[in-house]
Amino acid sequence: SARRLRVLVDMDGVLADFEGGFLKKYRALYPKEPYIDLEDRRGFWVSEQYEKLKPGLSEKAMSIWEAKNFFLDLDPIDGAVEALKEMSRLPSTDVFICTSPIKRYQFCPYEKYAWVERHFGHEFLEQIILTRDKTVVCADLLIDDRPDITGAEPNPRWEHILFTACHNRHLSMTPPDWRLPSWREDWKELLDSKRQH
Ligand code: DGP
Repeated sequence: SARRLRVLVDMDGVLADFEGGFLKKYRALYPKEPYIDLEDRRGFWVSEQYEKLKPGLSEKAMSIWEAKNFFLDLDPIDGAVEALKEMSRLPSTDVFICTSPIKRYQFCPYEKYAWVERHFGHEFLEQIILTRDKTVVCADLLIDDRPDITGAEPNPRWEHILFTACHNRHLSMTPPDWRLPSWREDWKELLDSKRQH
C-alpha cells in the first residue's frame, strides 16, 4: 500500500534501561535496605513491589527516579539505539518516541529530551511525544513494555506490541497480542506484517 507506517516506541524499559538504572542507584543510596533483583520483579509499578517488600520503601524508590540526572544517566537497552535509527531510515515509515513523564516534572521532561539528543541526535527531537495518555495518539503500532495501556480513548488506533521486560516476562499473552522479546529479534518483519493490512 502507499500509506506510510507510523510506529510509536516507548522510552523507559524499551529504549532506556529504567529498571537497571533504578536498581543501581537505589542500592548505592540505600545500601542497608532490602531490594528486588531484576529476575524477581513483578508488576509494572516499581514502587508497589517495594512497598510490599517493606512498608516505607515506596517513598525511597520514588526518591531515586525523582532525583536530578536519573533519567539522563539511563543506559540504552541492548540494541535499541541501532534498531531505532535503522527503523527511522526505513522507507514509508514514521517513528515517534512516545513516553509518559513522571508528574514530578523538575528534571524528567528536560532529561528525556537531553537523552534523546545524546543518543539519537538533535534532529530526533522532532520525533518526541510526551503524553500521560498514549491512547489518544494515533498510530499503527505501539511498542511498549507496559501490559495495561488505557486512557481516554477506549479503542486506540494502534496495535500494542509488548516489549519484554523483567517485570512482564511471566505474563501470558492472549492472541492477537504480540511480543517483541528484544531488539535483537526481527522487528522489521513485525512492522512488515502490519504494513500489508
Ligand atoms: P511509560 O514507560 O512511558 O509508560 O512511563 C512510565 C513511567 O513511570 C516511567 O518513567 C517509569 C515510571 N515508573 C515505574 N514505576 C513507577 C512507580 O511505581 N511509580 C511512579 N510514579 N512511576 C513509576
